[in-house]
Amino acid sequence: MTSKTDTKPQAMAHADEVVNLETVASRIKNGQITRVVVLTGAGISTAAGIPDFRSPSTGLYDRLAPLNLPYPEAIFHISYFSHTPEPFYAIAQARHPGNLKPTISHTFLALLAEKNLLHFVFTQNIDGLEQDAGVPVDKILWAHGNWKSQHCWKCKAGYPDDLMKKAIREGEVPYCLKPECGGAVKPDVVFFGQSLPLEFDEREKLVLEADLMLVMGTSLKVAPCSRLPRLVKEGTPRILINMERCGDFGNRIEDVCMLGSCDDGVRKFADELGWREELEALWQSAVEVKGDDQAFEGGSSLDECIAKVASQMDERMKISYGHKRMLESHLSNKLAQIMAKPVSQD
Ligand code: CNA
Repeated sequence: MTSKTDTKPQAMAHADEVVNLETVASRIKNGQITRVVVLTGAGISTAAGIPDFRSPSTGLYDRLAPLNLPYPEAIFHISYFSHTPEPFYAIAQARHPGNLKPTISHTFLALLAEKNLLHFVFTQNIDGLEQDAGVPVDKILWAHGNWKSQHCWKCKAGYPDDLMKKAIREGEVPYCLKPECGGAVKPDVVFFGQSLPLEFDEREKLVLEADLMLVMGTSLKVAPCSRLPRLVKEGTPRILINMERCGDFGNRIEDVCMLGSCDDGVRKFADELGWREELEALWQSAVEVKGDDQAFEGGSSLDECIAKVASQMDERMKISYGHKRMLESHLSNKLAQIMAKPVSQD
């Protein structure tokens, strides 16, 4: 990664200077801001068709209710997955980014990179759409991994891509090819209960070098990414583009909070920068370049996948209730026999 020298004018806010989108854009245009560090979350990809986790009713957690999981996050918890990987695979097809196209928000990051302004992107997303939009891979840390490879969760053996695609398409759990192992295969996304890539600690320091931090589409509820905006040096502008206010945004005078959709936010930002036409053209070409992955064509929607697995779980519950009733009646017969037996007096 190219690192820039410290000899440029500082993008610090002066006490008497109002910081807003216009002033940030003019500092970019006059070269005061040259190192933009970005943190993205699920909200940058909802327009591409992947629901986020926590938005009420549209988010995945609310929509998982029919599965009666012990808690919604269980579906992405390594300890739950280790014994019950079925719900994860039942919805995997609908969450796989195979046929999704990058949004204009992803493309805005690619444009920052083209203009040599992108210092680094931390993404909590696992969909890889930043790369599809054209952001150079050496500028991205997939803090929570991605779908591009997979391993057995237990013995860590690799697993072929074609078998993985087949399993995802069919909603079946792929198991380790080593017969003595039998662990479920997991895409290399970081589940709750697993460690982040070692690279995270090293890359985190890049936030200190930022002269603008842009945070988009995240509730800032998942550590350790949630702490990144607080690491930005005091006096350095931070822009939040999100449906809701989150983290400590709004506590610093240099904060610019743009509440609304990421796509609207980046369009406004591009307008201020005079980049709008360029951005729209770059987005069009990013969408065209990303072909469709035939393996995922015509798949079921998320709600269809959830309804299917919920009915299968209902069937399994009926079977286990049947077993329970059988055991209860067996035990009560046994008890009746014991009670009927005369008590020995010796
Ligand atoms: P989250 O906790 O679900 O928060 C999403 C945030 O984005 C919320 O504050 C929403 O209000 C906001 N939001 C939703 N849609 C938009 C929009 N169009 N424009 C602006 N804001 C919007 O998700 P986080 O990313 O904060 O949490 C981190 C989790 C989510 C990571 O572990 C990810 O792996 C995981 N995740 C990733 C994806 C993906 O890869 N696309 C999808 C869903 C969840």
